[in-house]
Amino acid sequence: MGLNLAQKLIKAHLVEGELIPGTEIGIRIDQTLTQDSTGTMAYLQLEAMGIKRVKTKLSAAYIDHNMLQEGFENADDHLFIQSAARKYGIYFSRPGNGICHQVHLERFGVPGQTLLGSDSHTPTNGGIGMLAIGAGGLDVAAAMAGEPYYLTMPEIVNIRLTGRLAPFVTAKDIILEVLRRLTVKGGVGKIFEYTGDALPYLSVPERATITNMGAELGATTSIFPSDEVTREFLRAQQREADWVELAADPDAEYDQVIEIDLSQIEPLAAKPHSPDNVAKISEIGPIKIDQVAIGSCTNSSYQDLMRVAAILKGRTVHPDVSLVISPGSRQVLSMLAANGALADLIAAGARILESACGPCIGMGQAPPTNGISLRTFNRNFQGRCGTMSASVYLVSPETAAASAVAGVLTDPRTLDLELDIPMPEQFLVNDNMIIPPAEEGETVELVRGPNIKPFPQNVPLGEKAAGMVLIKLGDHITTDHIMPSNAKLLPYRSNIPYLAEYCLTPCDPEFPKRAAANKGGIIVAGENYGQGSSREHAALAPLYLGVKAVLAKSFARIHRANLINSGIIPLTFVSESDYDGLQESDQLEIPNIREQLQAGDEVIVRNLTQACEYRMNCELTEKELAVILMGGKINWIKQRQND
Ligand code: MIC
Ligand code: SF4
Repeated sequence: MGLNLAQKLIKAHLVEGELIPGTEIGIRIDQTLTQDSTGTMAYLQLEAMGIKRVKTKLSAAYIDHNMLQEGFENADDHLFIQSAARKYGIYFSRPGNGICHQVHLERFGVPGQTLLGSDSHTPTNGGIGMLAIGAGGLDVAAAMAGEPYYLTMPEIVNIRLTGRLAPFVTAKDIILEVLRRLTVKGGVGKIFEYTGDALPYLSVPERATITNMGAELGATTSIFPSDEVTREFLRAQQREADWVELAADPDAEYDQVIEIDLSQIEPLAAKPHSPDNVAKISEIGPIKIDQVAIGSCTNSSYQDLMRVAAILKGRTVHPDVSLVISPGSRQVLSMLAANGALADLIAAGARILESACGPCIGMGQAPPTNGISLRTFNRNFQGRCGTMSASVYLVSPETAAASAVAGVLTDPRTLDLELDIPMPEQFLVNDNMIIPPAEEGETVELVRGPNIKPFPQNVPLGEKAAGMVLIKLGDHITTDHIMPSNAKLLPYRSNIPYLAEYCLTPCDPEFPKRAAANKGGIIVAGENYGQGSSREHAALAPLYLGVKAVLAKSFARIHRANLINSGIIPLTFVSESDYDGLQESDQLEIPNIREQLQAGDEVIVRNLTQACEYRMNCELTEKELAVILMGGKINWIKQRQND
């Protein structure tokens, strides 16, 4: 039997385990990326591991999230990361050079290689045929130190794209259709591999839009083959030498096959407050809008913004709408500037932001009270935009631009316009904002500002774990709920004590105080706990507050790994009715926890308040168990390196 592409790439990088879904595998990591809001922590952890120089083929550090320099904090973090990059052998992409995933696609992504990034949208580079996976900063630091990346071998799902998209229907609508069908937890434990006769008509940036938002499915990653389209893209980036042809074997098998006929798709939108709450624009109707934001790692490529410019040319943004545009990279922005499209955007009244994440992570441009915002981004969780009462709809750049002019949600197919934006034969290549690492890093001093605090470290697991139920949460709690990020909090990504004061406050403003008053305790949650961002701060802040275990119906992949890396025990209910019975403030105890975990069976949790017991699952791999017993991954790595 032949192999599919995901299996081929995993096999080529396998250092432990076998290609059996559900079992643990370890893979060699060729490239890593970090961004600044997770990067400071990752480099502090790398430092704690005592590593002299990264052992990957290529590692890159981007500055793209914390761009508002309201105080010294963000600028200090940038300098710290820049010095760490110099010291440890990492390419440093300076602030202004663009969003990590977009720049990586343009300048560094190599088909067939593995990429581990401390950002959940790292799978964007699956659009160029990489096996690209998002992880917590500590796992990325470990990969830089030469450790394999351990994960559960996913099932491989084939999404077969057939037919052709109608005009004004886009790659964004394809992935919204996938989200509509599969939901935000439909991808947990899966890799989505795209094939089909529609592929020659999807450019690399369009493919990257699709693999990017695979993160919203909860997937391990998504991948496209590396074909002539990939070659053209790399040639236009002056990197044809990086191209290799990659595809599934003709007789490859998949765990599941999904067919999507592109000709049947219409322009879609994800309605508030979840990326899978998808409906046709034509059905939602012409709702009045207050803001349009175009950009983010999902939809801010050259082609995307050229289409937006063509729609806006000669028109004016509606008087009731604020339109903001953040180009994905300096390459994109320079090309728009050089060919006049930027002037068209400005003339139409667009507010041009720098090439960075910007409003996508609430760094400015919060909508008005009860405002309706259309965004080309990938997440519309409540409050993420900075305004709790706002409603965010996720749409394609074409829908966004048409609506910005009309002042209401508009189906772009109603525009009297023909859009034909070819891929450029040559991108404008200028790497002068990427600083290569120092040849001899050892003498480089790390530049550490006063906001950079040591990160919390756990101690080896004791004989029992006990504590009060500090909070009982519902389904689909995101890491934006657990550790909110916005213009006010992002500057503290290297200051866990400060951040901890905001932990879970969108769910209950009293949570941090209650956790501190009780010297920690236990969190209870519903389905898909911790979906969304890869931020390990959503585990480190609870750790700092003394959280010992999380009892949930199910976990999102990256957050579960981050909990384990912090030495916090993730347990799932055997019987979901036990979740119903649990109350906030119940006192719980997990007796003989070490023995119970080592036995590998169900874990018994006692409810002392209600005098009953719960059977919980804790399916830890051998390595995860060792990490939990040692009180987290840093302790585990240190011991491995001393052995
Ligand atoms: C996001 O889109 O939520 C972020 C901000 O890029 C995060 C990373 C972070 O929290 O720093 C992600 O996607 O992992
Ligand atoms: Fe940045 Fe938004 Fe992409 Fe996260 S999703 S990397 S915040 S642009």
